[in-house]
Amino acid sequence: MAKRRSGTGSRDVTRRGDIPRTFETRTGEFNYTRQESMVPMRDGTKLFTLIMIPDGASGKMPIVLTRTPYNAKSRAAGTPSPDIAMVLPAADEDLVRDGYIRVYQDVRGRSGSKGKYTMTMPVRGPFNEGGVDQVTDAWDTVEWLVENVEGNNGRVGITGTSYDGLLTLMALIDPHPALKAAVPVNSMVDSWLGDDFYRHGAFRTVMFQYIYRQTSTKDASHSVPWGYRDHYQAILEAGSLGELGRRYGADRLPAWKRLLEHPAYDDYWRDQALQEHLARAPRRVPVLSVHSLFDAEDLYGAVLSHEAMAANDPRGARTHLVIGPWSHAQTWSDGSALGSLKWGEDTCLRFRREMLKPFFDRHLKRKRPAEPLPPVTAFETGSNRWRRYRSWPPEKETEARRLYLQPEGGLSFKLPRAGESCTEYVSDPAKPVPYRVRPIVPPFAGEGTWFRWLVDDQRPFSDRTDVLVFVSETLREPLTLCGAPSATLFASTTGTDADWVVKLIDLYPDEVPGDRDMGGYQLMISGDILRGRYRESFAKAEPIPPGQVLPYHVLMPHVNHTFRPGHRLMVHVQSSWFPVCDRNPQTFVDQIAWARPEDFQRATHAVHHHRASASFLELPVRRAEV
Ligand code: PG9
Repeated sequence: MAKRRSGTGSRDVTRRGDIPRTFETRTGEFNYTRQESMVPMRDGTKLFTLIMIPDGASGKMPIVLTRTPYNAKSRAAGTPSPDIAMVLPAADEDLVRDGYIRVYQDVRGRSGSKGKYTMTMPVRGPFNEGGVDQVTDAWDTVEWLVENVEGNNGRVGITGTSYDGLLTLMALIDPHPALKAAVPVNSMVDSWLGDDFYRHGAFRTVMFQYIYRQTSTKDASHSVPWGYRDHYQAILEAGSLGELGRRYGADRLPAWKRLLEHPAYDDYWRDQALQEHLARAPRRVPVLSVHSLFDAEDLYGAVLSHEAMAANDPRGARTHLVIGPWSHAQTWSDGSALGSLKWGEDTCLRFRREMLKPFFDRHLKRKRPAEPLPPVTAFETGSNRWRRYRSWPPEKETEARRLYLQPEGGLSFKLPRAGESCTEYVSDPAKPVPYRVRPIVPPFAGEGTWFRWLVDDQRPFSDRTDVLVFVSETLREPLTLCGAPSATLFASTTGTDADWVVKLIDLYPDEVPGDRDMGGYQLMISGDILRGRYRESFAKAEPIPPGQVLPYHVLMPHVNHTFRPGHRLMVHVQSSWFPVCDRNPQTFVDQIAWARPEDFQRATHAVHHHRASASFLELPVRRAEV
């Protein structure tokens, strides 16, 4: 037997393996210090917190904090580099180059943090009887940061997008005294009225994948094994929402079950409506809210929360809103275009350089901005220009005008001529109107374009027999809308429940010089759905009496848009929008999530034009060009 060699002379390369027990990157040349800390909350739970401190600042530095359920560590996982700006998200570059400490933290129960995760955790109260919530966790974190992070100047800003935006707003309910600025972006604020989970009572089936990923494991490592390329087909074949959950095992997920158990705007949702908490909160911390006009996920939150906060700050000195032509979270990347729409400049860069950074500098470094930030800065689509307003919506500068749906597909500001008339269509839940051209790749799939579906050309849907189309004369003068349109449909159905979807569309001329792709484009500038059972009260479902003409008031998302001369206004009315929203069976059942196959019935719907019950949209029309 060969003698075993040992000691330094050994040629055995396998004995110790190649991976040392510990390994530290040499950081001598790095222009930053990276620190990972477990920050204790008041109940003893420790939250993973990543602290990135740039070197070379001349004085003490402010801190910008983001709290997230989406893995804090991954935010500093850019290109490995001695340069801090390469490691962090590109949008952090201006901050860290200018001596800001950047902090990311996992919320309790996610990724590196301890504790239990509750999706969109309610604030302490009837639905959260514990002693902690995201309000206290934000408070405790700010306290710890100013006490423990070396070289900080005692001033903290907080920012985040979507869920991180919701967490940003939570910090304002009981703000720590060191919290000096907040930038909530595309925040989820009221997810029954219009953000993420429901839209005025219709469930947003697209969120199924989100809930599955976020709540099946701590690190979001499971995706729905769809087994379909076309999300439309996957959801249709599952049948009801309840069956969809069962098919993929989501019926074991408490967050999914909670959503299905609360189909109406009940106490559970009211308790979580962040705008109501913010309306009661102290209005001390300067806030810059960001709203994206084409946000496929949180199209209501930013404006709802801004309105609640602005009501407590009548001079608008501390409450700012920026409205951009963006998709969800686009703010942090290039903002020159969205789908086929081009804005003529990088609107996101302008926001970051001219609004966001000066806002942080003013409140966290006490630097005077070159120009004061107005209460509202809004990009106007169509004319592609920035506007400043004293408030949003700018009610003093607009007048409400009624745009009537006319018989024979007309659309005008005049009441329809006298006489009985209506426009009918058959809505069949077995063939719901798709919200995009099929196949619809499941949202959040890597190859998908879910984020920009709101700017899809609506042309492919306008010749379906179950989509009513109304078109105006060609405009000779520009027409600008700023604020929230709404629709009042006087409608009847042969069924006992129905959904009403209204889309307000800018119909481009048949040819557009210099922008050929836009010829005849149907750009939806605002659109929404109302589940007919909630026509009287969002809190209580009621069947529709068949054949009765009733008013349905459809609230629609805010716009800031100019219809240019040569364009026409267009309205689509339909009764399904699938599968961005679940199907209405059109037979009244207590729980739509558990409707049986036989409950899904064709129905004939009619939209009425009789003078006394003329269906219309109410538009916030700008009075004069300023
Ligand atoms: N829109 C996502 C979300 C926010 C809050 C709850 C659920 C989902 C997001 O992008 O974070």
